[in-house]
Amino acid sequence: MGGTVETLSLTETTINPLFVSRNPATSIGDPKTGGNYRLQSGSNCIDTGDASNAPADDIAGNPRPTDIAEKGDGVDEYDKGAYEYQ
Ligand SMILES: [Ca+2]
Ligand SMILES: [Ca+2]
Repeated sequence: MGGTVETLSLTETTINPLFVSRNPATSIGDPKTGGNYRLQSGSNCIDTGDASNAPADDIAGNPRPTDIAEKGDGVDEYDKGAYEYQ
């Protein structure tokens, strides 16, 4: 026998971000070609973003981070993606 043994570790989870809509003409939903990349209320991207190097406003000019009543923790946290859920 021979060969090598590789150990794989998964450090990221692939989830559906629950965009409002993405352009069905593109497989990855290129934001430059259409679609609505705001997050739906059940998105796991809400309040799970990384604060490092995050801008003070989202792409629509809304201040971030914000908290939403649905999460109910009262802590302002960044959302992943271009839009802060409102
Ligand atoms: Ca947030
Ligand atoms: Ca929160």
